[in-house]
Amino acid sequence: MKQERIRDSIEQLNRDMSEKSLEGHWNLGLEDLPPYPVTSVQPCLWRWEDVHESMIRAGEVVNLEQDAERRTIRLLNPGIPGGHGTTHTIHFSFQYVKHGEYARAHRHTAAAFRFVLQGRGAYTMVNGQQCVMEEGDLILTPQLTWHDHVNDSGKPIIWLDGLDIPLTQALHQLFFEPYHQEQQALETTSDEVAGFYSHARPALEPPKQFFHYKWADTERSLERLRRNGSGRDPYDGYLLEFLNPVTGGPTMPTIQCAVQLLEPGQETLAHRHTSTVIYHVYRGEGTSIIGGQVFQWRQGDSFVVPLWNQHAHANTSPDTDAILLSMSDAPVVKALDLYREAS
Ligand code: 1HN
Repeated sequence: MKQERIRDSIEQLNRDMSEKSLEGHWNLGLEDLPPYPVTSVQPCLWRWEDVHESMIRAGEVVNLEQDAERRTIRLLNPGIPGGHGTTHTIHFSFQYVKHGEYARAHRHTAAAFRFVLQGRGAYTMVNGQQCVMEEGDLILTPQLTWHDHVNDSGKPIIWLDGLDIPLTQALHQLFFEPYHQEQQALETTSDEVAGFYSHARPALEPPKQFFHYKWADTERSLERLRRNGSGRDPYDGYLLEFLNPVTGGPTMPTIQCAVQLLEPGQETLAHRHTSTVIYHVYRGEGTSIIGGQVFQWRQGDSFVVPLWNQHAHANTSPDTDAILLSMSDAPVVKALDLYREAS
C-alpha cells in the first residue's frame, strides 16, 4: 500500500482521471488566466463591392421559391473556426428581394433587425403589423415574432439583417418555426402605431408591439444632437441609440442598435469595452484604427470591433458627414454585469 502511494505522480493521476472524464485544475497555468478578456474574433472589414457583386449574382441563380428560405449573404469572421458568425454573439447578413418576390413567413428565437440600404416600398410584416420600408429605416423582428418580407415596389430592394444567432446557438436556444401560410394577413400598420406614440392618450394601453424606426425621425434626432453641443461623445461622435419605446431599455434584449454621425474631419478618442460591435457605413468615408490595425471604409462597407480592442474612428472627408450604423451585444454583457470600459 505504502509503495503504491510513493509511485503515484501527477502524470499518473492525470491519466487515471482522464479515463473517468475528470480533470485537475492544477493543469492550468496563470498564462491560461489573463487579467483581461481575450477573444478569437478578429477586427476585419468587408467591402461593399464584394457583397454587392455576390448579391446580384445570387439574384440570378438563387430562386426564393425553390432554393432558399431567404436570399441572404452573411459576413464570416475568420477568427471563428468552423463557425458562421460575424462575431461570437452577433451577425450581419445582406438580403436581396427582387420585385414580385416574397420571403415566406416564419419565426425563430433569434432576434433580428433590418436596416434598409437600397430601394423603398417593399414591406416587412411583423406579427401582422405592416412596416413599409424607406432607406435608413430600422425594422425589428424580436424573439419569436412572425415575419415575412414582400416586394411589390417595382424595384429590387437590399437591406442589412442583424441577428443574435451565434449567441442564441451558444446557449442552445435556437429554434425555428414556419408559419402556416406563406404570408401573414395585415392587421395594422407601423404608421398607426407611430401615430399612437406621437399623440398618446393616457387612457389607452400603449401598443406592446413597436417595430419600426423611420429614417426621417432618426435623421431629425441626429440633427438635434448635433445642434446641441453637449450631444458629442468623445469616443463615438454624435451617438444616437435606438431605445425600445415600450420598455425604455435597449433596442432588443440581446442587441443594441445605434447610429453615429461624425462631422467632416472629426476624429474620436480611442477606447475599448467588453461589448463587441459590428458597424455598417451608411454614408460617407473614413478610417478606424482597431486593435492597432488601420481600416479605411466608405459607404456600404462593414467592419467588426471585437471586445477589448482599442478603437478610434475618423471621418476623412473635408466636406461630408459620415454616418455609421452599429449593432452591439452590450445589453447581454451589461445584464451579466460584465461590462467594462477603459481608454
Ligand atoms: C432570417 O430569418 C432572415 O427573416 C434573414 O429575413 C437572415 C439569417 C439567419 C437566420 C435567419 C429573415 C437570417 C434569418
